[in-house]
Amino acid sequence: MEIRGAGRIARAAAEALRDHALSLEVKDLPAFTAEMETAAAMLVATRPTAVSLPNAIHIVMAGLDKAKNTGEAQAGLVRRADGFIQSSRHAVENIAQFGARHIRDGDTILTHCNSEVALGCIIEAHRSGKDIEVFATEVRPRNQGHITIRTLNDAGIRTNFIVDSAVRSFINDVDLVIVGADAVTVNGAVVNKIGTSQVAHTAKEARVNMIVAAETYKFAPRTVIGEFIDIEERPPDEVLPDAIAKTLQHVTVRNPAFDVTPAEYIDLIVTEAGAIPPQMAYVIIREYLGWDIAEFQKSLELNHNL
Ligand code: RUB
Repeated sequence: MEIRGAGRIARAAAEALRDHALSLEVKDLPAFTAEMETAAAMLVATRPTAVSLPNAIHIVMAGLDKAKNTGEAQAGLVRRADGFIQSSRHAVENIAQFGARHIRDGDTILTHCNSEVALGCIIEAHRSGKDIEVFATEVRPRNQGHITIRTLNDAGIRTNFIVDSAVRSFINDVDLVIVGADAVTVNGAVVNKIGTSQVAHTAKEARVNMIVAAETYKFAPRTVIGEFIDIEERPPDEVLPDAIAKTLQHVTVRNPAFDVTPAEYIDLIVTEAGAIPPQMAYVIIREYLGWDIAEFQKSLELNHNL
């Protein structure tokens, strides 16, 4: 939880792999590869839900098995890590430009959690001279909303800070909802901070459009072969102090960090490759992440052989 947001998590992982590759002193290629694979597995295990993390690691580690010596393996890995970090930054900038076009002068926007790309769209709309106002939720239990309101305040954007349960009370004052994503599945469902699906449900009922801002590396290739996105469940003491919890023997605190919003609640997903209806998620997985069914079959065969 030191690094917040799926995009930042992905860039931090690419940076960590690059720095680790540069610091390794092993000369032997199989030993170098084994060290890097251990590091990659350790990074993947840090946050289970944000698919940007395994996607970034897959991109950085790709081709390691084809290197002829350690120098080549190291140089290739550094090049791919730097390439990923740079393309991620460009993606965030492009999404801000595309997303801002969906915000009209005079609009009130609601956002939930702290998404670099969702805020990028809002800040770009403000920067381009549109008069906008924002509702930002608190985001219990970790209060990511505090980071969001600071960013919006620093950008000079009029902002209303509300508790999560007040979304329905204010939805009729809202013209557009914009959130980020931790993962987008092949059927266009969006996994994002807990509470996002309630916001989406409320927006749908009130006929308020909901946009998801998500880089292509937030799309989850392995959902094509039926894998589910693992929803991180965090420690109970984030919700209720241990001292109180232990006096309540019949109470169990549940603390899932993310939830799933079905595609039919989402009007558009804005990616750096352009805006798509959520139902087109598979096209992004195939065309932009370069994962095709043959690769899945190969990985399934490998698993069978283990
Ligand atoms: C952050 C969160 C964000 C998405 C998208 O959760 O759910 O909405 O990760 O963020 P946490 P971004 O604080 O638990 O990491 O657009 O910055 O990638």
